[in-house]
Amino acid sequence: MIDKLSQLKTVAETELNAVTDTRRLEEWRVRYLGKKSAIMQALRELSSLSLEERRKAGALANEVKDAFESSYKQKLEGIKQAELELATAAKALDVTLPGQPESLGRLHPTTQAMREVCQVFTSLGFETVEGPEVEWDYYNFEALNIPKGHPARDMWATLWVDFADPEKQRSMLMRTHTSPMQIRTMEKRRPPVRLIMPGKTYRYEATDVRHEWMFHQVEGLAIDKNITMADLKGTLFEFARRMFGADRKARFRCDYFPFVEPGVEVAIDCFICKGQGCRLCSGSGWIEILGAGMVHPDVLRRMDCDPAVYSGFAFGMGVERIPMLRYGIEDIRHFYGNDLRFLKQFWGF
Ligand code: FA5
Repeated sequence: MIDKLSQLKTVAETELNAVTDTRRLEEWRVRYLGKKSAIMQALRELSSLSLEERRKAGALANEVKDAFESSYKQKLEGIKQAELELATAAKALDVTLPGQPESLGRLHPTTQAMREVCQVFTSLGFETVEGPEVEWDYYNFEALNIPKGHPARDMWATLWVDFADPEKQRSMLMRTHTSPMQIRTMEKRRPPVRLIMPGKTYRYEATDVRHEWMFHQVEGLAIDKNITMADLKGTLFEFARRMFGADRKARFRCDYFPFVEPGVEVAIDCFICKGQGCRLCSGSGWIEILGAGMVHPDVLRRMDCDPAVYSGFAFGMGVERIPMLRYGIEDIRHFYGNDLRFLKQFWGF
């Protein structure tokens, strides 16, 4: 047995020297220290030996077992250390590599257009005011000559907010246009005023190439003595000239809005078909960008301005329609699709 144990020690140590990973080390441990290993077998067989042989073989078997255990521990430590060094080297930071460029946010084409519209009107002497997107029925409709049950409410498909004020019997909505800002602002101001009021607007309507359920408008309001339709026309033509250039055509036509009298709509010739008629302009050759008119006398009275003394004009334009006209964007739904391939085209502007 003594010979067998010495031989076993030599073979096991040679095999252990060749082990380089934890999987093979575990195989080695099962083979030389497991329950069915030769050394465990030898320890179990000691009882069948004579007393003299048992003493010598027993001492040697325990010595071999201890040696196996300590060699195993040592090898395990060594392998773990080597593996750790390898992993650390793989993750090591190479400070000589060039850095990853940070991708910076840029202005959305709507924001760019909105700022540009505001700049044009600022240079014409208008002041900018902002207001709430969640609005009372009173400001969005009633104060604008559109009482409950008025058929003109159908012009603005409304997203109602599930909140009502039972005491004052008021209901809340997402503003369908920026016109409520005319009333809100005039609660605090006295004429003369020249204001623009930009912001988001919401409508409960199906989307198509020209219509989104959320879009932006810029409202305009000028009230003073002796303001006429000629002032409205002059201001809007000047705006169209500065935004779209002198060679684009602008069209003024009668339209109906309950809060102005008379009312007009302004359209620009379609950039895609150059007035011939296409899918974007629904075959008309024109794209409507704003509604406008002379402030209705009842609205002036609600603003606490005497219509015998004061008059004014108001307009509300769709902001997305401006970059659409300028850059030939054939579908408004690209604006809020969050597709970087679309948005990146406006980074240079
Ligand atoms: C209004 O919203 C009136 N408040 C405008 C107004 C103000 C008239 C002051 C008179 C005096 P209208 O619903 O037509 O009107 O919208 C005005 C502009 O917003 C349109 O010309 C169009 O450019 C844009 N617009 C309207 N609906 C949408 C929509 N669903 N998606 C994108 N733009 C729209």
